[in-house]
Amino acid sequence: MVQYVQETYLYDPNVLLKLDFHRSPAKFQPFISAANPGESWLKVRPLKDTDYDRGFLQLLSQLTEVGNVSRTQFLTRFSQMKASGDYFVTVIEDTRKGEIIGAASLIVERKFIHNCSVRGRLEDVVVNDTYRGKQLGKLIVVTVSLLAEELGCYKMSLDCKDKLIKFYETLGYVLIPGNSNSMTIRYDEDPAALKRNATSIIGASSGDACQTVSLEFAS
Ligand code: 16G
Repeated sequence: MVQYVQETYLYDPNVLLKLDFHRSPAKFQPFISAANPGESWLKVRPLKDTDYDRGFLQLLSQLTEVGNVSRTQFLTRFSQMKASGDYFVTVIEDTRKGEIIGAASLIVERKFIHNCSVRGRLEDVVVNDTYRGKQLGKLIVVTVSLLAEELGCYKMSLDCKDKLIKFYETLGYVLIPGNSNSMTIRYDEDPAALKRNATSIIGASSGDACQTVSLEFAS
């Protein structure tokens, strides 16, 4: 008997297929897009609830501390994100291995300003470093950046290490003169004292110098 496992996407995957990669200032050589990522075995798609078993958290641990996240914790967080409708965690899968090899998140923040507009935040960008030369960093960042525009965000911004500024600049992000400082207060320096409750979304580990880089969308 064939058993079908039901999988749930975090958001509608069809939205990724209509993104126009020609709108991005990024230079792809050769040209690739979310719909055609350059190899038949690469798939750009929203996170699925089954990605716990495809190495998603192991990939994130190449970016920062992840901790021992149980399957239940992962599924709870996935459901919370899906219910909010504001989380667009996007991944690249190597379908030959069933492994997540790239990820980036767009978080849509609802505002009162700009006529109750929304802004995008680019978070948790990571690509498996054994897949160099396939433009996957560019591909995943451009995907969520175009998605932010598609969803009506008036701007998108990110925090990154100084050494990554050049990379983000090639994708259209700019350091806005006089307004590119990223400031942080950390609550995780004493893990024992770190408060945890059902709604906490607290991260971990030490900080590096960061810059805030923004992408403005033409109206
Ligand atoms: C970087 C990431 C941020 C991530 C943080 C983790 C991008 C554009 N920026 O700033 O999203 O959450 O690193 O570092 O991917 P942390 O564990 O020190 O907070």
